[in-house]
Amino acid sequence: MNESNKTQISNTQISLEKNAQIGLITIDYPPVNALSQMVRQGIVDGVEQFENDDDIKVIIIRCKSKTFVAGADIKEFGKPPTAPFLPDVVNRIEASNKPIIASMFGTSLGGGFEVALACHYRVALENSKVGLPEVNLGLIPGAGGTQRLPRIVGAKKALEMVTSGKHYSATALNEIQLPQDSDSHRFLFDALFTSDKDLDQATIDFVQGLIDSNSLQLNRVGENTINQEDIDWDAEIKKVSKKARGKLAPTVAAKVLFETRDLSIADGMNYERAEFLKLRESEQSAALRFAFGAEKKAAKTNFSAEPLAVNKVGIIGGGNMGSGIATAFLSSGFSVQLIEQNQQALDAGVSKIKANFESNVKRGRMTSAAAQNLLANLSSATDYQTLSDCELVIEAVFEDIEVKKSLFTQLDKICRDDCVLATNTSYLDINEIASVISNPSQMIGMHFFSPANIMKLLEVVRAEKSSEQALATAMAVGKRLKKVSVLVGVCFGFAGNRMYTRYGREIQQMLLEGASIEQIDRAMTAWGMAMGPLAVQDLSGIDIGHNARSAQPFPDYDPGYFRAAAVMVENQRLGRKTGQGFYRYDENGKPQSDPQAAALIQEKAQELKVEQKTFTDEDIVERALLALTSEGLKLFAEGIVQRLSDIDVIWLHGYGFPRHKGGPMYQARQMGATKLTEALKQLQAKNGELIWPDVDVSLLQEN
Ligand code: T1G
Repeated sequence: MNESNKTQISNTQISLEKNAQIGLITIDYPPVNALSQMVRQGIVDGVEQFENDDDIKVIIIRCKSKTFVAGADIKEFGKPPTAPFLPDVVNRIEASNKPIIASMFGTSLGGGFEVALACHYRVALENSKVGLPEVNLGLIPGAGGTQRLPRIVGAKKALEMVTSGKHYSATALNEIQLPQDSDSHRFLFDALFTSDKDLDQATIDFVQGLIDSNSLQLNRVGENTINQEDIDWDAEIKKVSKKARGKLAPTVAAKVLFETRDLSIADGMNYERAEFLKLRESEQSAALRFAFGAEKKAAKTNFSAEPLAVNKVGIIGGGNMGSGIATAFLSSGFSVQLIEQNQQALDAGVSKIKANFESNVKRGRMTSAAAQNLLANLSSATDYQTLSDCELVIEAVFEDIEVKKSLFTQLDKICRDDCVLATNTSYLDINEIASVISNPSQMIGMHFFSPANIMKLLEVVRAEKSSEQALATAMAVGKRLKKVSVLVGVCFGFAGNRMYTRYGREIQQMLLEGASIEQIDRAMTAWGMAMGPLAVQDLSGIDIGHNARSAQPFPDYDPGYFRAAAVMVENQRLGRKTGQGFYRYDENGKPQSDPQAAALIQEKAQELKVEQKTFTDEDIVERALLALTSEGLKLFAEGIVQRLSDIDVIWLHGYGFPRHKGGPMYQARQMGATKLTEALKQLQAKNGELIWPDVDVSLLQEN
């Protein structure tokens, strides 16, 4: 296209060009072409300009970089909205007197999908994805998504898409066959192109075909009626609320779809906008938007070294952790060399990996063919020499420092000089393990969370001598595994487990002070934790933590130091696996209150002369959060984490902290420095500074 066809507008994020009878609005606002004020203005200006140009018969909205518009500009949240407002932009598109085509690829999400829905045609690469993920930010679609989507895919599918916030394959969505009687508009996409196609050219060819056959139409989705289908709205809204587990936005979204199902597009959008603006100001949305930003920040390191290219990964240990880690790597397209010390253990590890893939296929996460292709990249052996060409080797063997040191002594002689050597240890001192290898800069920690093929959190542990290249390699591998990777330093339990230990200790103290097992778990789950802390202990096995702690004597200054857990273990009450722990489990594995457990705890409390008190649920939650805050501030002050928000990310993805509460350090910030300082001082006065040390609350204002 010659330069003369370029139309200059004072907009660095959008360019307008004429290609014969086609007006091109090209958005170029990396990284995801978000709908900034300038992008919104450029779209409106472009539509206006091409409408008034007699040469132009049709307009295309398209994007450069890696995706069609991925949503409103999150950087503008928290600031006063600026015109043109997105609902006005999408309505301006739909009202155009010349057809507008959305040329889509990558992930067209939120406001980006709403722009496309307002267009008169939509074409896309077949591997594109679309979605309305606003509920993940504590919002609902605010620019017609709840109104136009049901007018194309029907009310039932729209209800699922808007309340789930998931991304959907363009190809799968286009196969939706609406009941013939619906006058909902055709299909979501008017053309899907194979992913190897040049989208810009394919879109121009598609449009030129419409021009040449004189079949351009102004397909205004907003003029469709909604195909109601037989929805039991009351039941559906109840189902959405139950699944939302305290999050507001999904239920609001479902109610908006219900209340507007018979309204005009204009009235429906007004109703939607009012609900959107309410949520935009909500605490939950602020917390969820914080969580989104914190995850992006956690991925950033200031490493100058380039990561090593990793294709073949050695995984030593085919137990639960090793097989889970191997499954995660295979699922992301890596080649895996699984090592065990004997054939029987190796076979058991391979079977666990195959079982994980079978479960993925059964749940529809992947096809059987895809699973087979991925499994083809698994090799297994008892011969450690097969690790000699791996770029990364991860051990997940028995949690014993001597076992690990002996293993790495062997690996030091076998692996490539630049091979990244990672331990998956949860608690052991990585600096001590690194001392046995000739080049300790190769050694890092990669702390996965069980089940490693499901849990998204990965703590990348920086040992004293870890090289930036080794660390950058682990962070890059974590991104490819679609993990949420957080860089942490070496200490007992790194960041997550160290805080989890402090949290668990405070729960035990409250047990001894008279809070019941049931009240503690009920208070924490009602507040939003995925599981009650004592139910978690029963699930993982009370003896696991007890045995790890037994290496060190009970600090006699600390009455709460897991004494209740110790009493359970002494009485062979190890949790689910022995049918009783803090709870008793009936023949169906259902937890029941057990007076004997309570009696054992009270007996221990009397022996320790622990002062008894009554607790409100709020007391319990506050004490638990204060324990997390106190330890988190210490971690940050010691440099174990780069940012306080990294701690929030760890707790959101590793410990079931409710996402709509932002994270433990986010919550501490909401409490405010004055109240927080007062509360910590009171606890220190009562329980001593060894348990409640001085912490620098002013650090909360950092990052
Ligand atoms: N606005 C601004 N920046 C964004 C952004 C957005 N919507 N989405 C991502 N980024 C930045 C991100 O911060 C990072 O920046 C870079 O892009 C790469 O992100 C009215 C109100 C699109 C699937 O919720 O799901 O529209 O750190 O590492 O893994 O109804 O980003 O590099 O500087 O995640 O390839 C709805 C959220 C908004 C989409 C790409 N849209 N984003 O994933 O890259 S609300 C969303 C994502 C809305 C309307 C409502 C993902 C992605 P930096 P990344 P990725």
